[in-house]
Amino acid sequence: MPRSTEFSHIIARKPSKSVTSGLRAHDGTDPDAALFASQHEAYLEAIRQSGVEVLVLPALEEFPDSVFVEDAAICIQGAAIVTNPGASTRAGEGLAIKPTLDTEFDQVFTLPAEATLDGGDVLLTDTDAFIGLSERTNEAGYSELSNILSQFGYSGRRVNTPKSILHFKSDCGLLDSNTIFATPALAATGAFEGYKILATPEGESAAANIICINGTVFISEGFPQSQKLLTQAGYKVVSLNTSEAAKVDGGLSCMSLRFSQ
Ligand code: CIR
Repeated sequence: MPRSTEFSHIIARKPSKSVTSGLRAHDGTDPDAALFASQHEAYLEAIRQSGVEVLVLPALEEFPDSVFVEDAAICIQGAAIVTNPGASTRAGEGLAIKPTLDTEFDQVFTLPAEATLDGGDVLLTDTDAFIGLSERTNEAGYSELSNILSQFGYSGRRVNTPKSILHFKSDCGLLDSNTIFATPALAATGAFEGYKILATPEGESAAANIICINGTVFISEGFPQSQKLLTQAGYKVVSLNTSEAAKVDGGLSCMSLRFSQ
């Protein structure tokens, strides 16, 4: 079973009402908290339908961005790594999720304080851990995480994420063990050598943050060309409305930690 796209469990966290003041790179409309909550429910239900057990943690009002649980930890089979999210308002999210990880995993590692890293900057394939340096993820984050993951058979691949991209995975997602859906901007870095790339169609860069779970590729609604491209390439595609997450720079991958037990 490919460990990069087959999962038995996810951990998610309900969006807080304070999500309306979530971080965003450009000023814009606040998300509607009630609509966010219903879109989040639909997201969890769709993932349940793909045969996954869903653990939903309570909302944390003190952390407006804590629904984006992917940034606070990296989860693999048998082990989890608590991160230090790189934005100051998110720094405590790792500590907040640690008790859950201690219950769910045999081994839990914690990155040292000087190593900042958002899980959104990490793309795991079966063999590689792509780690994008960004405003949130520093050199120490890269080296500490790749050292830990090397114990589990992953090769760390350091990527300089282009400045215009918030998180590495804002611009890419794994379609299967060897194929990455990526924006032309990220693909142009040459980071994905050895992998097949499908590029997001023109004007649809925001579609790149897909997740593949047990044979279903989840994509955000509103990207017809991408949906057509992936369907024609033979993938089973399900689209989900992520309009409210998008208002605070979030997408599909950010709202779950996916792993197998
Ligand atoms: C942030 O800026 O941290 C949040 N508003 C969005 C985080 C999205 N997470 C992700 O792409 N992994």
